[in-house]
Amino acid sequence: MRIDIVTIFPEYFGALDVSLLGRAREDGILDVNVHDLRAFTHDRHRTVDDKPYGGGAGMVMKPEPWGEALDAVLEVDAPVVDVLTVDAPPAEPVEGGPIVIFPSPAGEVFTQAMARELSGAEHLVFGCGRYEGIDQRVFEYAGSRASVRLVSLGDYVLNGGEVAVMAMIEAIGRLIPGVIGNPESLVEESHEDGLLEYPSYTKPAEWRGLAVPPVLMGGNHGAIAAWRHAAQLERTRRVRPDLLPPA
Ligand code: JET
Repeated sequence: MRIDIVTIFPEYFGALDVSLLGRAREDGILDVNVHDLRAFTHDRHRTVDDKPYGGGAGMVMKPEPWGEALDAVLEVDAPVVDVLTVDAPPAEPVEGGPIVIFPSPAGEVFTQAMARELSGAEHLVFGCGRYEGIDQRVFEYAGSRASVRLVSLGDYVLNGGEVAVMAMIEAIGRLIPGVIGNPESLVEESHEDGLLEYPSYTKPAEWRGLAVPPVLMGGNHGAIAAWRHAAQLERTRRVRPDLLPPA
């Protein structure tokens, strides 16, 4: 999978060099490219923001650097300025083509199901917004060149998309075949079956007066599976009843 990230803070993505995803990059499974949005500006101050039309607080990200950055990562030739000809209408995004993702509190909520779907893509592009957001026309333009999704990590506001993109790349990357050593560890975990994970224990059997549930040490695999399933249901009902079918 190829991943392009467009950001005004490329340093945020240094962590992609380490751990599981760092190994996947060394192994050639993941090709991650981080692009500085300011490299697509042309003024002395490398300006990426301006005041909002219509007034209001804060600043809005200007469309021009975003257009050039998207053209570069989507390998679209820079638009030809030609007043004598009418541009061809924008092509519909190709199925199986690149997917451009903008983290946004106004987006659809990111889920394990979305991570699994996106883990099958050949090419993902992440655009990191800052300030009060990106000029709306950038999303329209991107949508004429690729499939575009505004995606939210949850109902809270971040200062920019960078941390959200790190979270999404970690969730997506570990689902790519070959990235995780033991694919079985993916099957049993939280959310893949719609329930929260059961509690885990390791040695010692007693620690600071706290015991491991005896059933886990008894070797009865049917009883262990039943205990774990009950623990999943109990935990999900207590913490995340919204994940359970209506009673
Ligand atoms: C976020 C993601 O805050 C989140 O995303 C980052 C962010 C912050 C500020 C502006 C911005 O612009 C994107 C945009 O969307 C229409 O213009 C993005 C919170 N939950 N998940």
